[in-house]
Amino acid sequence: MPKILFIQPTQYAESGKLCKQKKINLPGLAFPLLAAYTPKHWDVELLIEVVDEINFDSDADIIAIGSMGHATFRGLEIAAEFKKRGKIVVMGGYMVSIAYEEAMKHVDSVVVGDAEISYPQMLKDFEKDGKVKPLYNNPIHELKNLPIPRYDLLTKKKIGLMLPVQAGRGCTFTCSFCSIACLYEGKYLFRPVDEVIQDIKEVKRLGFNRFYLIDDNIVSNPKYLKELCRKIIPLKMKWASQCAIHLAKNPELLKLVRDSGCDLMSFGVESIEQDALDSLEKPWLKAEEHEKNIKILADSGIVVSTEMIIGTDYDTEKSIRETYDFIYRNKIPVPRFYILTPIPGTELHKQFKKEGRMLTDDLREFDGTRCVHTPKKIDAEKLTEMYWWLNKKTFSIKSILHRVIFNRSLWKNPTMLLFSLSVNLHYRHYVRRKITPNIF
Ligand code: B12
Ligand code: SF4
Repeated sequence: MPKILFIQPTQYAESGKLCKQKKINLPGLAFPLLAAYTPKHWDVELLIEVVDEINFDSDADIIAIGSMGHATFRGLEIAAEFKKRGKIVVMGGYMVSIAYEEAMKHVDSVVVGDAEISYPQMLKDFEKDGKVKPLYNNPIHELKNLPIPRYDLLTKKKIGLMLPVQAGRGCTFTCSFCSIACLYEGKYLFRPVDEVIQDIKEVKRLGFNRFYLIDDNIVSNPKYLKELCRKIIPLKMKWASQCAIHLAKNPELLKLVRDSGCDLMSFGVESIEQDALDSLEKPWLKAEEHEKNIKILADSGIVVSTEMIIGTDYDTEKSIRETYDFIYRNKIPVPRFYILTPIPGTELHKQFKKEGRMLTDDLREFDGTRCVHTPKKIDAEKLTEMYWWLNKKTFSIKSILHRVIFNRSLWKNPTMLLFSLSVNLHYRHYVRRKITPNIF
């Protein structure tokens, strides 16, 4: 029986040690989905390195490695180890899709973007003559008839309280820094609602009352989201997701989202400076509306998580200090920050390259905690220093108490209060070890 071993690599901490956790609360969906596309006569194993050890003496025929952000470099190391042992190694996922020419130098095959067509083709090629092609690139144009993901591969592991579900792929917006925009160029494919509901029912059948909708901007199609929510309501599930803060502007939709059990959402607030938002091709996001929108969302009972960027051309030491005040004043329960990182392939990278403002091409540096470009109003080194200052202040005990424990909107939901507290303590632990708080 042929065997494929899927590996989702972890990343290195500043100490040089691999990031490990007792459990992973938000596992990705790519490998459970690809496992479901694997013919029955194949044996499948999944290792999520943040919780599992890698067995380099595996008897698998193909080693398939994921590439998420800078965890890709750990992925390349793992690839090299398996190559030494004569294994066929393939990689897929965002980072190698964007930088496939580089990735092809290191592995036998790279799958660019969607793998629904490419992956089964690759397995067939292997079965034919024991070889795979160096590159598979077959974008899909509809997201229909997806098999139910092999959640069993996740449930055997040390995972948290939710399983991932996907309704669509891509995003209608084209923010210049975003890998989604780079790969999907404004395309957003939606699955038929009933197929999504089938997956949610499977999650429920497996004993989970919570799922994570991993879409990047589900609110971009309000009609679709309304239909989805209406069909989730009878299932009595809790769910979380990420989307544009525009959700706050549509009371009918927000009510449906809440009624269907959504209690946690992450919003790409990015910056408190409008000029910065405009410069990142996000002019539709209005900085002056952030506070009002956050209040509406928090009052509705949604735990607000924010993603913010520092290091735009409009950031100064002062604006970064004001970013801390913004988080504190608005009592954001789950904030996250990154240094603006022009990922090669993105419009932002093209722009900075043209302007001669990239400080390095070494992708190892592109981890969101280091400044790899020359910002206009702050020194690159100062920016990196301010990044850690912002994280330390935000995840200080004083700030955690203020944003979480003394946050009235969280009192209505003790489960989410405890959840927010545990995320903050977890991030605090990471920041103290100089690891960017991004795995949970
Ligand atoms: C869930 C998730 C996480 C989870 C789980 C991570 C994990 N290791 O599994 C958590 C929260 C931990 C996480 C952390 C991070 N993430 Co993340 N994450 C996601 C998210 C929201 C969903 C991923 C998912 O399951 N998608 C659904 C599946 C079905 O789609 P897919 O992953 O694209 O897979 C398809 C194809 O790409 C392909 N494929 C994917 N992998 C492979 C591998 C092989 C071998 C093959 C053949 C095919 C293949 O097959 C699938 C079917 O077509 C994505 C955004 C997104 N929409 O995908 C961001 C995303 C992938 N993350 C991203 C990043 C940058 C990170 C972080 C570095 C921090 C951050 N800024 O968020 C860390 C790194 C963590 C780590 N060390 O691994 C970026 C990647 C950008 C890039 N250029 O690489 C994304 C795109 C978000 C974004 N908008 O920028 N993440
Ligand atoms: S709205 Fe979010 S997911 Fe969509 S392109 Fe912008 S940053 Fe990327």
